[in-house]
Amino acid sequence: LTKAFLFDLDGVIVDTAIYHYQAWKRLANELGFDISEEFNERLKGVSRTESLDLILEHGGLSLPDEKKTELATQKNEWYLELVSRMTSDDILPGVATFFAQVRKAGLRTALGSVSKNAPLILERVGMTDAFDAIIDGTKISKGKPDPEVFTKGAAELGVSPSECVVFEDAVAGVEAGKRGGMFVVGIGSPDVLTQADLVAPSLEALTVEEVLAKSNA
Ligand code: G16
Ligand code: MG
Repeated sequence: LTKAFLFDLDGVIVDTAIYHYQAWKRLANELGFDISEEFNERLKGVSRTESLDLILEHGGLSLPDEKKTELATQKNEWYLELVSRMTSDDILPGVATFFAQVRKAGLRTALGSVSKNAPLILERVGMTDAFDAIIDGTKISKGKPDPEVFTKGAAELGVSPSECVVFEDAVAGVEAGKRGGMFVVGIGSPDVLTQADLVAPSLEALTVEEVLAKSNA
């Protein structure tokens, strides 16, 4: 029986992908090449260091670790400038209504994000208190598609994986939830999130009742 809902951050609760994209694009441009919005799709749900590796590979650059650390730090500074301007207006449509239903249903909640900036973002948009447990990039050793971020969330809530439903917009995140033995709701397109047990375009398109009817079936 479902007892907890575990949420990804970027793409489910807020759209920080646009800020990651702007900061990575600025970095790529300084290095003398560009990244497209289409290429940016590959960075969703992927950690900062892995994202940088993909970008450098895309630009045909191979750099020493020291330089890579410097570039990742620079990108994060630009990204944080953008994040610092976020407010509750940045919460995606349907999230507030959905969370009110989650509370009413007596479900436990956890955040499962590979972002090291997740707590700061929740603070900015005023959603820290919406979560009973917060697992972020500083608490895990393996990023998605490894299930660690979600299995740690379940453990912190004191529930078993089979009692959890994961909400994820990234292919790597859906895979992480499935590998963790959880029911996964994909937020996005069913053509992309083929491994998900249920897919909806956003939380706005779902009710808690409808999710529980499927996850408990
Ligand atoms: C998010 C984004 C990724 C980003 C990652 C690391 O993951 O989707 O694009 O690279 O966080 O972020 P940071 O540089 O802030 O540590 P998630 O799991 O919230 O979708
Ligand atoms: Mg995401």
